[in-house]
Amino acid sequence: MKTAIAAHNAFTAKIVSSLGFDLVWGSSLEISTAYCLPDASIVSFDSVLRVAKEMVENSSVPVLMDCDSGYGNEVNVFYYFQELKKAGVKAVCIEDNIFPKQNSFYEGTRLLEEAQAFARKIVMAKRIFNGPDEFVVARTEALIQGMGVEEALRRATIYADAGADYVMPHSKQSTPDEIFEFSKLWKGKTKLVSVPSKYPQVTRAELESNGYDLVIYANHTVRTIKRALETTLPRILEAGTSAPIEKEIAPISEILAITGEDKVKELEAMSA
Ligand code: SPV
Ligand code: MG
Repeated sequence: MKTAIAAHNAFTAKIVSSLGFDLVWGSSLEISTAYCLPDASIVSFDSVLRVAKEMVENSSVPVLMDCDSGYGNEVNVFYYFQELKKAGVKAVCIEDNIFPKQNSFYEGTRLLEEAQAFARKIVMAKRIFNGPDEFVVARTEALIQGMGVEEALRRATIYADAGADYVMPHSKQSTPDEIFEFSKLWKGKTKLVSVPSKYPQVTRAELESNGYDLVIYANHTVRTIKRALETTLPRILEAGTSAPIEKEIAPISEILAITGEDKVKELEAMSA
């Protein structure tokens, strides 16, 4: 059972990749949030690529990029995914939302891409991410759109047949019941992914015993940061000094270390 944790830039990728997780999830929600933009295919591919590159350069574990609906059709996938691979991304996830996508937890219902059209993107993604340590995750939004477990299974079967290494039945229910029903009925050999954003009470052990191979904590980094900033920083104003929080926040030395203070000294010594 592997565990992925979200990141949205170099700084967060460097920190979260050092905490024992197996993968960094380049979350579209987190990256959009870092730009204060909606998670709705608004952030340009160039920006996503830049973030992917800086996360790869700073992560000590492989980066699995959330590529929304693949930024268009299979032709877009061909061009864009080659760039992600060149940047050092090891794995990609695409979902069967229609471009422009919207975050799964936005209100309202949306049509999904026709399954065979989506399968062509998976075939193309696999042509690019075909190395031994590379993989492609195919995510279906069928459960999110209330289409039922049968439709999720039908779609997942088509995506697995197209070559996906993992399939992800995303769910917005408050219990894992429907994703457990999915895995019980899953006849494919392709491995399964869970994103328990809306059913956080589920444990990794329960997911594993119900047939899941990868769990993604997809938005927990940006949520942790927001709360930490909001609860800690106002105390400077209340106390009229930063003294009460100094012991709770990272010392400046840790910040200098993470940004490469040693390297500056090393380079200076080399040229002296
Ligand atoms: C993301 O992290 O951007 C995801 C997962 O796609 S979620 O927002 O939980 O749908
Ligand atoms: Mg996303």
